[in-house]
Formats: sequence, C-alpha cells, structure tokens
Amino acid sequence: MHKRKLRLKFLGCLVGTAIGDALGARREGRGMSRSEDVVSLAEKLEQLIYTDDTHMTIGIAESLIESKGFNGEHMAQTFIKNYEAEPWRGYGPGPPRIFGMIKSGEAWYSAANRLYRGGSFGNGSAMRVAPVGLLYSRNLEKLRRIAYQSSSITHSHELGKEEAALQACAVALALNTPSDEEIDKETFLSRLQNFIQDRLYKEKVAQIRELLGEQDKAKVVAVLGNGMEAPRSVPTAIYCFLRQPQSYKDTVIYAISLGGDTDTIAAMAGAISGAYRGIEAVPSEWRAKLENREYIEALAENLATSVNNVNVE
Ligand code: AR6
Ligand code: MG
Repeated sequence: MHKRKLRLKFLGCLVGTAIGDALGARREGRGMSRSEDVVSLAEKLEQLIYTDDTHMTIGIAESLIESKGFNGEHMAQTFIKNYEAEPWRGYGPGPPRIFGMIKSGEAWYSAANRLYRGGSFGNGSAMRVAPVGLLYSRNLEKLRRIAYQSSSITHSHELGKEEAALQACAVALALNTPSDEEIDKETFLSRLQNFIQDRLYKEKVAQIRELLGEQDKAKVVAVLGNGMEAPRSVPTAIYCFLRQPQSYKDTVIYAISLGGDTDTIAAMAGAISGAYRGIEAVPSEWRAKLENREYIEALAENLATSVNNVNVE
C-alpha cells in the first residue's frame, strides 16, 4: 500500500480509538439510547477526555516503537509508568493489582495468572491491542503470537488472549482493505472465523453474520452482549463496524447507543473503522476536541514508520 495511505490509516486507527473511547465514556454503564441522543451529546461536549482504553493503547504503541517490536518487560513497565502518572483514567479492577504484583517482583508473564480463576477474560486486553494489529498486519501468525503475549501481561485466560488476537486481526483486515474498496462482509467474517481458534469466538462470529440486517438493538445486545467480559464485547465491536463500514461516525454512534461498556466497545469499533477508512473519515469537529491529539497522532506516525524498522515477518 502507498505510504501516505498507510499513514492515514494508522492515524485513523489510533485517533479513532481515542474518540470512540472518550465519547463512549460519557455513557458507560447506562442502558441503550437513541442514536440522535448520542449525536447531540457529542455536539455538546467541549473536550473529549479518553480513559484507560486509550491510555493503554498509547502504552502498547510506545513500547512497540521504543523496543522495535514486542518486549514484555518493557511493555509491562510502560503500562505501570503510565498508570502511575494518571491513575484516574478509569482502569478496570484487575490491571492495577497486577501492576502492584509486578512492582513487588513477580514476572510480567506470570503475575496475571494469579488473578481470577485462570486469569482475566475482561475486555481490557482487546481494547488496547490496535497497535499490534497495525504493526503485524502482514503476518497474521506473528500478530497472533504478539497479541497473546501483550495480553498475558494482564489477561492470561485463554479467552483473554484470544480476544486480543481477534480484535488485532479485525484491525489488520481493515487496514489491509483499501479505503476506497468496499468491505466484503462475508469474506471479512470468514477470515476472522478461520483465524480465531476458540470455539466460543467462532460461534460469536457466526452470530455476527446472522445479525447483520437486524433492526432491533435489544436483540443485538441479547445475542452479542455489551458487557466487560471479552466474549460479550469484542464480537459486538466487530459487528458495529460491519453494520456500517463506510461511516466512522455511524459506527461509533451505534456502538454507544447499545449501552453497557460503551467506551470500550466504541474504542474497539472505532479502531477497526479508523484502520479501514483512515483519519479523513473521522469527523473533524470531533478530532478538534480530542485531548492530547497531537501526541496520539505523533505516535501513529511513528508506528507507521516502525513497520520498516521492526521485524514484522
Ligand atoms: N472470571 C469471572 N469474571 C471475570 C474473569 C474470570 N476469569 N475475568 C474477568 N472477569 P479485569 P479489564 C470480569 O478486572 O479487563 C475499564 O472500565 C470481572 O467482572 O481484568 O482491564 C475499561 O474501560 C472483572 O471485574 O479488567 C473496560 O471497560 C471484569 O471482567 C474494562 O474496565 C474486568 O476484568 C476493562 O477491564
Ligand atoms: Mg475505559
């Protein structure tokens, strides 16, 4: 792909994550709402303040750039450094406990096993994984390995690692589709289904296919979910994108209108949509209100350059 187009897609993905997250954060934990109400909320807000979803996405991007690829110890320490600087970003219950264990000497690859039964499958490892999807989009087996490893710092349950791989793969497929070429939904879903190994997620991808023409939001929420557990939010985010792949705005508004874990579902849907359509598809009035936008854009640019410096094959 032409360098300029790739750059616009990296920018779209990271800025798209942050705006979905920041808009969604204003409705987190509430029920379903009308799309018009979400649109007017977005108009009223003077600044878009992002949460842990974007904060940890930034951490992954920083670490991949600085380490020229994945380095677990470095990524864990980057998460910890960022968390300590801004602990008020709305982190899930698990990660701060794991950061404490790592600071007490537990290894980055084993601390997460001590949380919950068999590790966490909260959506926290998928919400932040977009930079992995961007950097390793040319090699899906490597993408899977890095997604698993990045997840295992905080989310070591099989479903936790698979969620990260599923979301990273969706970002990669979106990146690899030229923005002026229509998304073939059937092919997109078949590729995800062939890629993902866990049976539960394979079933979820099949449910996405069945729901594509569905008008009733309550049915979408009942089948796909809108919760904090990955199996009830990562497929939902992919669905939000595939319903309206041509419009970043419609994707994010729809994701938020489903209620529940709105910041994370909109962050993930926004990442996929931004990776496909690029930064120019993200409304400029939203971009102008995004906190820390220049830093996020600089990271996206650096990550795009890293594709040439990192062994991504
Ligand atoms: N068994 C039962 N419940 C689980 C398990 C398990 N093995 N794993 C996770 N949960 P956590 P996150 C449930 O704590 O994924 C922020 O608001 C459990 O209810 O690992 O980083 C973000 O914006 C647990 O409390 O944190 C996201 O919305 C929950 O999943 C969210 O938090 C979250 O798992 C990300 O949270
Ligand atoms: Mg959040």
